[in-house]
Amino acid sequence: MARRNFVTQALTAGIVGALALALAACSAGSGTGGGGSTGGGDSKIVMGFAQVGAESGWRTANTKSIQAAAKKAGVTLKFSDAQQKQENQIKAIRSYIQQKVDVIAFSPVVETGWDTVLKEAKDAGIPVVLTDRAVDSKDTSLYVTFLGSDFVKEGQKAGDWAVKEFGDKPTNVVEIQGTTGAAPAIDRKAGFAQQIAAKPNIKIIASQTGDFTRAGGKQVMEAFLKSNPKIDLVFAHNDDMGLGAIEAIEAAGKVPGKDIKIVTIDAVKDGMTALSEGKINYIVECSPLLGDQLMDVAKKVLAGKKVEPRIVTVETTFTQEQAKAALPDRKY
Ligand code: GZL
Repeated sequence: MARRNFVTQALTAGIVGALALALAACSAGSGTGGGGSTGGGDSKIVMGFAQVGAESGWRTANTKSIQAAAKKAGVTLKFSDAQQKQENQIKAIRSYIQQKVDVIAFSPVVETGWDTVLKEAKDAGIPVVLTDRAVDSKDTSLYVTFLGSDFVKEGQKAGDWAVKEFGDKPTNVVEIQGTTGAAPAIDRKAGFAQQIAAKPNIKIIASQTGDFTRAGGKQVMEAFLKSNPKIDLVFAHNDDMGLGAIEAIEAAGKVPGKDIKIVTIDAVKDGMTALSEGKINYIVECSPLLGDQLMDVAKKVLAGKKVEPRIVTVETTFTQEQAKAALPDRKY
């Protein structure tokens, strides 16, 4: 089956652009290995997807979205779970290159350390799509697009809520960060800090990674409670760590949502349920439902069509009342 010679966006416009389109079209039905359709062909696109892991409710929903979308789009999906280890993701990407897939997509567990393997994919003529998380590569020709949320904005939304909620009151905040080095952890932290910077009464007194897991959130919150007598707010980078913090707060004989308020990011079902019960006070949505957009991008890329270099996910925020109203229709 034909493997598509992917023409990177490094080509300039005009004649070269026309040549690029001609190359993309004539690669249909030629080449070796892999398999793919440029729209006109009838062979199925083969996508290699290197997932971060299964660390949170968000990740599980993201995996389900990608698998369902591939089935719906008639894309053959090769899928791997890296158990949150970068070396496993790199191994998976290399195996997809060996298998000559038509397109590679992945959610980089951390921002750094991807240039070498992305160059190998580029040299093999296989386009790469970043979903969910970004890389810090300076060479943007190494991937076609980054499809995912604006994590700085998510942190800013959480910070804005904290400023509104606490005003000029002396407020001690403890921050439970996501995975060290991950784009969402770096950017959510930055966004939140930006918004509270103008309020010296709102202070982050402790900040530590809970690795985006419920167990991690509980462990970190237990330590925070032992070493900080007055905690007013928990800012957890995802719902799962916020839910772990709730367990620790209740075990310490305090009331989550009242004695210690909690703001989180994701809006997965368990988080929204805790919000509807008043145990979490505010959630910033981060949608995991990227599957359909990913398949659409893959088809466009392999058909030689232009794809925006950055596709930002549309998302909102939830108060307790809004969570109660939204829960019955929540897809994840
Ligand atoms: C965000 C995503 C994060 C979620 C966590 O896009 O990468 O990883 O916020 C997940 O729940 O583990």
